[in-house]
Amino acid sequence: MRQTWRWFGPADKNSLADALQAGAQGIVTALHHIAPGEVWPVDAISERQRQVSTRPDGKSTGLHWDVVESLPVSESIKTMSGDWRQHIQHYNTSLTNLAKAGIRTVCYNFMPVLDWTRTDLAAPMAHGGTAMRFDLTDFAVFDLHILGRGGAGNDYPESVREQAARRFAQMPQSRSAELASNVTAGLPGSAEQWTLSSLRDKLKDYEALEARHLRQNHIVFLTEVVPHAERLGVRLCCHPDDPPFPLLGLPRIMSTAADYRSLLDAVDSPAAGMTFCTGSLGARSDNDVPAMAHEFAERIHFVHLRNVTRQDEALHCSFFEDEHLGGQVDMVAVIAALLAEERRRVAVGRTDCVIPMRPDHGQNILDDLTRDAQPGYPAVGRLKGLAELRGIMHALEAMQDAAIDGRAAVPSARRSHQEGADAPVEA
Ligand SMILES: [Mn+2]
Repeated sequence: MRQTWRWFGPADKNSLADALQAGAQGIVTALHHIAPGEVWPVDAISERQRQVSTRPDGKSTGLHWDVVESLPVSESIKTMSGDWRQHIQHYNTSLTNLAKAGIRTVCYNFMPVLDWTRTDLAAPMAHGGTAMRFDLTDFAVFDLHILGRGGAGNDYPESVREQAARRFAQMPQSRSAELASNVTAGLPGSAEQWTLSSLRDKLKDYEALEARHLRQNHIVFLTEVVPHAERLGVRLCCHPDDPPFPLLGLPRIMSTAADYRSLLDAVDSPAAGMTFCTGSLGARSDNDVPAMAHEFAERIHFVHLRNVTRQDEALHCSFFEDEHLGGQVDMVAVIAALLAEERRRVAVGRTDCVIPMRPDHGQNILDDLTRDAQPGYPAVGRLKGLAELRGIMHALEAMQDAAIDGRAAVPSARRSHQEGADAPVEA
């Protein structure tokens, strides 16, 4: 697998030099300053490519912009309202412009309104660092008592409602403000910044939109963009819902194996695929994540490796982001499935036989605790995660190479790493 690293552009407090020292082989980024529905112009794409590939002293970083995360799907497209037809034209133009620049892996998601959502961005861990967390009771406090959404009571079991009422009664104002900010302020990669009042307005747009409508709209969106992506050689890949269950009464439709099965069957093209995020999928105990890696292997175009520990199995809705090899997702089994898929692609002559992966999120440890980088994207925590994941990849590939003794011509991420990032850079 190709070991990539998310970078939020020049304003990111973690630099490309940090990415290089972490061993990154490629960069995942987006034009975060362009609003959803607008065109990504050729000039802006090439400027970001230049930023990725050039050190401050003008020499090459050796890095390239490998994956777009994300090319956002506008709310108008998701609801098929307003300017949605124009937004789809713009989406196709952006794909054309990206393909012209040689960028052909494009991640997106189809979550209404809120992107990824947490109640804690820095929950203390036993080792002294911090991690992100989603606590259903805290979320219910937000929904029932801070946002005050009509009908929200129907969405939580009585025990959660009672616990939320008690917690809210004792909650200091500073914590309720923080909770509101954590849920609404817009996390990295999310398209919008919300206030409580704009969030209430936006939720109204979805009042009549049921899950089946949103699924249909997703298929219509893909039907409009996938033929164009096919011609360009672009592979779209849909990130799962995070967390993978409905929030604030909004439908979430990309949470389970059944969700992906029905979408990928309905739009049966290599240009319509999956971003395989072990952390998002792993937050549901009924998702068998290694089995999903096997089932959807052919359509996986991009991989996020992250782990979670679920904290309330009865409700299976609360979790924290554990270390990459901690948590409940069997990371070795997932990586083994993905490496097997890479070998299969080589055997059948697919050109996309090296799958880009990145360490998704990381706990805040050491210098991360004072660097104040984007929530979830610390330098040291991700470096540690990538190093651990790379160790698993090396070990599995070495075992595979030994097992197929004499057939050493099989490409592997291990060899490409040795050829790429380990080479000394000219001073
Ligand atoms: Mn992810």
